Amino acid sequence: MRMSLAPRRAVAALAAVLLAGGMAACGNSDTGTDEGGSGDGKIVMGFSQVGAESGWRTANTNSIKEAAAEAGIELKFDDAQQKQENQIKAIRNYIQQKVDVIAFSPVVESGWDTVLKEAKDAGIPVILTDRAVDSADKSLYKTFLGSDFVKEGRLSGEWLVEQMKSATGDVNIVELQGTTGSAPANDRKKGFGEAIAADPKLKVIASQSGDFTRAGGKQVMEQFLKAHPKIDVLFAHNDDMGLGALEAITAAGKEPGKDIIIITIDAVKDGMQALADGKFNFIAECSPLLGPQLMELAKKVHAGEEVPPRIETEETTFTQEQAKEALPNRKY
Ligand code: GZL
Repeated sequence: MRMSLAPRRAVAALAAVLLAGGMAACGNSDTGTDEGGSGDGKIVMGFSQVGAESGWRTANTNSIKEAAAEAGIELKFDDAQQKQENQIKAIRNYIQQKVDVIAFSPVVESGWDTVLKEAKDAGIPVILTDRAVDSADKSLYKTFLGSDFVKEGRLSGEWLVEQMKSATGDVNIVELQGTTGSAPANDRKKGFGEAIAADPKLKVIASQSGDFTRAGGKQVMEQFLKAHPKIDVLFAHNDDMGLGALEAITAAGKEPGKDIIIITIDAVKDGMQALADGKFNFIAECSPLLGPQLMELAKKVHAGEEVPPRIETEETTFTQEQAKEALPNRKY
């Protein structure tokens, strides 16, 4: 059916208006009308996770995914398999996709300035969660949400100083460090070392990374046991390495928790069970349940509200008796 000229022009004009409106509704932030990358008003968060190396990490990932769904935030999630280059790639993808907020747990402290500057230049706010970066330019991210790792190390060392105050002779300590270059590994080592300096009997005779994994903890503990006939204490930067070390200690014919005192950090369920069973002796808690706070921060940051530069999580410590009481109510 042929139409007269006038109505066809009207139809073309209407189509142009609808097309323009349609583009705006698709959230193309080029139009500057973006309510969020999703275009339906939802905030879109791009999250780069360290990996899936430990029970803590699994609980942390679950907390973030559940909290995003609860908060109505569209979550783009990437598992970097503990590789910094994968995190940088993911962050660049999120910049390309014009997400509203980027959040990540940096696997190591250094090497982030370039990509964080790219995010800043793209006008995308960044939230650090769990682990920190060593960037001198604090304007590269809006805030840090996580634990005080130095305190976790210090509490672990202070407990040991108290336990060993009446011991005679040297107390030989081996240390399973977390991922080399990571904030938790650097800071827990620092805090622990500062605390045990109070008693010269306490000596770290070996210290090596087990990369926060059970396999790593077992492998390095086997080496420690072969190299050092007298080991009195194991300080592991997380429960998972301590749990891996248990296998090596038992295989060497020693009784964990008695022949070798074991101190760990995290307080995930498996670690708390080992503590309640007397195989561990002390755990400093490090909460992975950062999801709800992270989503609230994302909403504030997206709305342009001021947020504190650093938000630390509430944490405690556990002895064997306290673990027995706490276990039934543990969420992770
Ligand atoms: C600490 C977190 C650490 C945990 C480990 O906040 O980054 O990484 O202590 C985890 O269990 O692998």
